[in-house]
Amino acid sequence: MSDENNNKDDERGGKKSGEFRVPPRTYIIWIAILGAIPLLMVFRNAGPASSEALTQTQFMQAFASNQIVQGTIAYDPQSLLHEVRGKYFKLDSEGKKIGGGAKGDEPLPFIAKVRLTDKFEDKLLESGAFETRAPNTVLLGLAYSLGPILILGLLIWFFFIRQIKMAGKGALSFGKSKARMLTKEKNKTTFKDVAGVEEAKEEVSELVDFLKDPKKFQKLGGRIPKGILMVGSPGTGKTLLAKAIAGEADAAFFSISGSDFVEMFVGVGASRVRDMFEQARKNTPCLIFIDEIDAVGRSRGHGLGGGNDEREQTLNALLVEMDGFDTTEGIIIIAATNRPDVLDPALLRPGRFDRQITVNLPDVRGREAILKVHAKNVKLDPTVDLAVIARGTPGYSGAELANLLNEAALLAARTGKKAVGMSELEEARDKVRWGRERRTLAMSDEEKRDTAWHEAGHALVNVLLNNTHPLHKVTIIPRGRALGMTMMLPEKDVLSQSRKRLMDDIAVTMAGRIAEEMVSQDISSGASGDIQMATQMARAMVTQWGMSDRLGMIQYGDSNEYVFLGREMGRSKDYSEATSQSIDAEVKRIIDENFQRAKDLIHANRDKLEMIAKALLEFETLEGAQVIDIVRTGKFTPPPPPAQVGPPTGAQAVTPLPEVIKPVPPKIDPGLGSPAPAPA
Ligand code: NHX
Ligand code: ZN
Repeated sequence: MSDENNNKDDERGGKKSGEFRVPPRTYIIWIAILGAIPLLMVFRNAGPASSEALTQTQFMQAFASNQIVQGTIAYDPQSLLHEVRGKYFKLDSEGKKIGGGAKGDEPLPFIAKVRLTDKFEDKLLESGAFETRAPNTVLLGLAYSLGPILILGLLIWFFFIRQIKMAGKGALSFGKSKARMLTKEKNKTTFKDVAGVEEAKEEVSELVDFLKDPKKFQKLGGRIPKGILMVGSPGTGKTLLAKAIAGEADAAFFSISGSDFVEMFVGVGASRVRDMFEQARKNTPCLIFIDEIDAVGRSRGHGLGGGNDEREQTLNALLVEMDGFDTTEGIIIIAATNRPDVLDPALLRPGRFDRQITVNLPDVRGREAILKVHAKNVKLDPTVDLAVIARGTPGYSGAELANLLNEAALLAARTGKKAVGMSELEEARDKVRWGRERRTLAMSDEEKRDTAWHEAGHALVNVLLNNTHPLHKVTIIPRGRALGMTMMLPEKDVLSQSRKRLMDDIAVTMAGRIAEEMVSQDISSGASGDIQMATQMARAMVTQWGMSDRLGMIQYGDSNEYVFLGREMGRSKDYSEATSQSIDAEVKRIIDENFQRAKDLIHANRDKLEMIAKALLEFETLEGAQVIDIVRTGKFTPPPPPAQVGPPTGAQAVTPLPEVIKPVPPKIDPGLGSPAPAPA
């Protein structure tokens, strides 16, 4: 029934635009013709490009020896010269005429700018071979002056017409959906290509059955959802999963991004939505995938700076279309977003996107599976254990893991290796997350010293405290935005945070600045990242996780900090001014307490701090185990020089990822790590 609605709509749209309807191709041809006229006028008189330019003497000689077959003369008052164009034969050494063409009997074009007396001009004309040509300066001037105006006018006219058209359904492609269709023959993606999201895959397999045989489900009286909302962080593979559903079900796959609907002009998005559904109906069974649905599906009515007519109309069109089709048609819509909280509630009502599938970041096993899928295209060294890489990449998305393998392959290629080894994978991992190494960054000795102490502070306190994640490595090689960093790796994926661990982590975060101040007697802006992280942790402890005894188990404010978006306005603060002050005081107390803890630890272990910093200055990168060794034994045994000779590649990592480093220092082979390559 809404089909009828839809058709009526189309008719209306059709009439509107019908008044202006001109087939688009005609336009383009007209514009080409009209645009070409001035150009033609300019170039009309410029003879064939291959015309030979003759000098005055050459021309005179050619005329005298009857070589010229025919020509035209035009006087150019500006240069006071005559321009002669024509055709002539050349003479070979024996005085025989030679020309061009296949047989060499065709005269060759020439052009000559010559000074002619009136008398000589008459002589030329009398010879019968020449005639006068109208001087083209007037026409030329006209073309120069009118041409641009003409072109400009045409362009304006063109865009104006286009804009009018768009108000209606649009005869041009403006109102057409930008959905890209992947026919079932072309879509080769299957569930095998989707790894690491087992739960989502399971949830979605029902849709495959439905798309394969819509009637079967109908008979049993089951209601298949029309719309599914896929929720997941960027890079978790929502698009891939949707594509795989279509691939498994042998259904066509329409893919469009929410932002593709939105255009500057009101009504375009809505007509695109209608067009997309029309196309989908012609290609059933099919799956429509709308990526970033939040671009159109944001809550209506509360936007800052007034509403957004275009977006609302588009959303309305989408809602109407969704209500209007019947699942028996064999169409399923999947929308993806990483911000389900900002979606308009109307989108989530029954009969619309009433089912949600969460696509989580992969866990260790998921990451290993993903790495294996992507490793098919990469030549891996037999020593590579993807499980170790998977353990070393908590929080990495599927896209990041794919990127990691690709970077590793590029690295191996650049360093001339035959296969991707563990060291390339580790370097690629850091690059994907933190940015590329900047070994060439010019740093003063002082900056290097401060950085080494800063990182040594983090590392020392990390090792001294019992509830931190094990130290993975410390480096003062600049990477991305950072001048140095201390990396910790959780033993297993972090699912929840404990208060003890958070407190220790905050202390570790504070330690960088404390150590830095010890050596430079000053403080730098570099700790901004540390400060931000510590503050975020402390604030969440107080306001979200109920970890402050003083403020209790109460949620203060909304957990999402997307204050700049419509719906959250005025919701972000749901507590009194007095509470606000208590929160700030608690956050400060937590930070201060841990700052003091870190300071005490650092001052009590100054010798060790210095040793770590010196080792860092010498070797640039230290393994967690090496730092642990310093803290335990009080001395640093430099690892033996690298066995391999040759120029440092700049891409070698120190050791393969450790399986697990226990927070309480275990016995660790001092030869485990090899030093980082010396700075180039
Ligand atoms: C600058 N960068 O911006 C220079 C180039 C104090 C030795 N003038 O804490 O590199 O000062 O333990 C995430 C990642 C700020 C957030 C990197 C926020 C880098 C990093 C500025 C070490 N390691 N700070 C650190 C650092 C800096 C910055 C970040 C971030 C430094 C510090 C950056
Ligand atoms: Zn730091």
